[in-house]
Amino acid sequence: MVVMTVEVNAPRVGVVMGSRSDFETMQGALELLQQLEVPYEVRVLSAHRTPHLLATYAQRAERLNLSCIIAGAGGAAHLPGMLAAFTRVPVLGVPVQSKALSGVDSLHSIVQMPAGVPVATFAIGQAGAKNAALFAAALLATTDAKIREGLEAFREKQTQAVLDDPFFEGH
Ligand code: RP5
Repeated sequence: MVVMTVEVNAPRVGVVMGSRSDFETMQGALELLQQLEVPYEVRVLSAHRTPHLLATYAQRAERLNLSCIIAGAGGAAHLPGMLAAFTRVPVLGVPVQSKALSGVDSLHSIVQMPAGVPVATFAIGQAGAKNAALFAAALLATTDAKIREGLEAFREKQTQAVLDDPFFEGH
């Protein structure tokens, strides 16, 4: 079941999540990609509920020559690993915080890929989603000057926010 499809220009990054319930976690990644003007597409795909669509999506990622796929899932989070099995496109896995085990289950499911099919794994929850987007932008920034400038501006703004904080020790 695909419950959401969003496409912005010709996508360079795919953002996939195992359930609509993962959206709140993954939203930060979408916002950052938008902010950095990285063209992306979004899909809800489930490794266990829509396995055939997952395989089809992996083929689409190859066809579009996406630079990477950001895949968020929770619990027995096999979505990133299954995608990585079906495509050579690099997969950035985001462990979604689960209710039962606070996302430690998701983290272990994603990070413990057996040798041979890698998934780059990020922090549990919203920090991981945001960092996956920044990482995707950094990959594209190696060949795209506009994205590189956006990333540099983001870093500078972040640094400035610390320097401007009245509790910063330099004040
Ligand atoms: C995983 O199961 C999803 O990635 C989600 O994090 C979790 C719960 O899914 P729902 O039952 O909310 O659809 O497949």
